[in-house]
Formats: sequence, C-alpha cells, structure tokens
Amino acid sequence: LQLETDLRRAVERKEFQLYYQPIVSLASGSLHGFETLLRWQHPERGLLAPADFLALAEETGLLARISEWVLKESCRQLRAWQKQTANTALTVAVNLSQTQFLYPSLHELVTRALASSGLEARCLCLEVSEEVIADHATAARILAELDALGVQLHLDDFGTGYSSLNMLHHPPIDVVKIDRSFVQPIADAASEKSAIVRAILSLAGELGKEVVAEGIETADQAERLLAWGCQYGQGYHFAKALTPEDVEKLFLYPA
Ligand code: G
Ligand code: G
Ligand code: MN
Ligand code: NA
Repeated sequence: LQLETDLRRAVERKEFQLYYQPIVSLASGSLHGFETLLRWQHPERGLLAPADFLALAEETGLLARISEWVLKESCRQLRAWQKQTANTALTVAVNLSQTQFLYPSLHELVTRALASSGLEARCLCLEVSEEVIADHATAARILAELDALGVQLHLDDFGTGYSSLNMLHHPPIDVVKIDRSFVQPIADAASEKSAIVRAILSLAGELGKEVVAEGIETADQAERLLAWGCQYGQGYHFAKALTPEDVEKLFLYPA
C-alpha cells in the first residue's frame, strides 16, 4: 500500500506539522492557550488531516511514534512561547484517540515530553472524547494516573457522544469542551440547544469544572456564552488553527 510506505517515510522525513488554535478567556479576551491539531504535509497529496491517516498509523504500528512526536513538539513549542512572552500560564491541549489513551506507555510518553521541554505539568491538557472513556473499565484508572502527573484532563466534543451526566462527574476531568454543534445554534436563545448549553454550564460550575465552548463563529455567540458563565472560547471568531509562524505574528507579537 502506497500510503503506508509514505507514512513510514513521513515519520523519518518529519512531514508532520502541528497547527495551533487559540483558546481565549471570554471575559478578558486574552489568550489562554492553544489546542494542537496535527497535519501531514504529504509531498503529493497535500495537507492531510488526522482522519486521513490516524487509523492507518494505528494498523501499521506507527501511532506510538507519532504520538510521542505530537506530545514532545507541543510541549517544546509551548515552553518556548511561555519563555518568549514571559507568560508561564499559557496552556497547550493535545488530542488523544482511544488507542492513544489506552496505550500502555502513554504515561511514560507524557512524562518524557514534560521532562524534555521543562513545561509544567499543569500547562499540558490532554483531550479525550466521551467515547474514549465511556465503555472502558480501565478508563478511570488511566485518568487517575494521568491526573497524578499533574496534567489537566479535558472532556472533548461534549454533547455528541453518549452524553451521560456520569461523564461530567469523573473526578479527574478538569475542563469540559462543549461541542460546536451545540454552540452554533445558540443565536436563538429560546432554542433547545441553548437550554442544553446553559444546563451544561450550570452543572459544570457546580461540579467545579471549567468550560471551553468550541466552534464560536460570531461575537454574539461569545457574548451569550460569557453571560451564561462560560470561561473560555475557541473558534473561527477568534482564530482558526494557525501555523506557529502565524501564532507569533497574529497573537504573540502583533505589529
Ligand atoms: O482541525 P481538524 O480537522 O484537524 O480536526 C479533526 C479532528 O482530528 C478533531 O476531532 C481533532 O480532535 C482530531 N485531531 C487533531 N489533531 C490530533 C492529534 O494529534 N491526535 C488525535 N488523536 N486527534 C487529533
Ligand atoms: O474534535 P475537535 O474539537 O478536537 O476538533 C476541532 C475541529 O474543529 C478541527 O477540525 C477544527 O478545525 C474545527 N474548528 C475549530 N473552530 C471551528 C469553528 O469555529 N467552526 C467550525 N465549523 N469548525 C471549527
Ligand atoms: Mn479537541
Ligand atoms: Na472538540
């Protein structure tokens, strides 16, 4: 299979790239951190998204090396930006697929990425979706082990999966990310999705979790979410996922 050969080579030739989507504080508008989104700059096929190659990486046993690179590079880049901006509170969020989450050496990969970068554990967030932690007896143990490292755990795409309220109360989960399919219809405050968003915010608040609303595309959405008690926002209204160069130009050192 051609793509498999290409994928093996991609690891060696460093064809992977990380894009960084800003996450902002809704109250102050200031930069809170970034979510890293992995891309493969394929020499012929162009820029590929994780959906195009993560399954193949899994089947071919290349996933561990890719995961290690993503974690290391995310931590390295964030630590560099923290130093350059003297803002040591900036965070970076890395997505984990189910296989990555269940990977026996995940704990070790995270530990090494933190050690080699010097990034404080609390500045690294690991994003897992509901499905990833839903039906696994071992999920609670893995979450507890990661929590013990001091990293933050984010529940991604909340609302799209099984959406059991049980998910919200998993003790080590620090932050809930409301999926953009709930955020986009809130222009109509009377809509059912608006009621669900307000309920998630209320429940998260009572359980001591913070909330990131994803897929914010308008100022109106950002204002409503802030009024309803949402701390953080992410989406095209603020910025799309950016190359490191664009993060520096547009967010860290604007002219
Ligand atoms: O921006 P984008 O189309 O890449 O995001 C598509 C999906 O890919 C999202 O669900 C996102 O969580 C996932 N994704 C992005 N980067 C990574 C990564 O490094 N690892 C994993 N497992 N998923 C990722
Ligand atoms: O599943 P996860 O939330 O990790 O994936 C993030 C995905 O959402 C990426 O594909 C990213 O490009 C996309 N995204 C980020 N902001 C917006 C937005 O404001 N609108 C839409 N439609 N997609 C967004
Ligand atoms: Mn995510
Ligand atoms: Na998400």
